[in-house]
Amino acid sequence: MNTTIERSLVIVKPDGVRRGLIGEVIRRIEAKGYAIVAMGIRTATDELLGTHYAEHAGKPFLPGLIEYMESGPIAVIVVEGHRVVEGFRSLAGVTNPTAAAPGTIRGDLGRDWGTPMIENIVHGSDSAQSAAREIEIWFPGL
Ligand code: IDP
Ligand code: MG
Repeated sequence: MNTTIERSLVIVKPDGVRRGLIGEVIRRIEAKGYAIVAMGIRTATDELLGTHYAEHAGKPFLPGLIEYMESGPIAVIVVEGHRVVEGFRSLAGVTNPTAAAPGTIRGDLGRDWGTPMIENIVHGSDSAQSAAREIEIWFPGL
């Protein structure tokens, strides 16, 4: 059994903020039982996103992804709890909102809009190591 309390970095992306879904995402995180330990409304920059999405450096969709993430304000949230990284990915659903299961954030609230970039409401860290790295980018020293 893993008894270590983990953190995950969650972002409500610009499409989610535009559609007024910050509260709904927070509601689902809290309903699941995780704790919110930091949050803020931010505007992403090339510099922040270049580091945040370092794993996608060189991928053809990165410039479009950066443009999407800079298209409006985002809500950046640090969530805490046992196995929260896996747990939030489960709440979020798979990357493509058309394929994401009903009951998940992306499956219930997202859809394909015919845009080149997959707009899918939320980001969630994919490992405890990514979470630590991402939290340091958005909330240095937290
Ligand atoms: P994740 O957000 O489910 O972890 P990643 O593979 O890390 O998915 O991709 C980061 C983000 O980039 C996705 O959430 C989505 O917005 C976008 N994205 C990923 N793959 C594609 C693609 O093949 N086409 C368009 N957009 C993509
Ligand atoms: Mg990812």
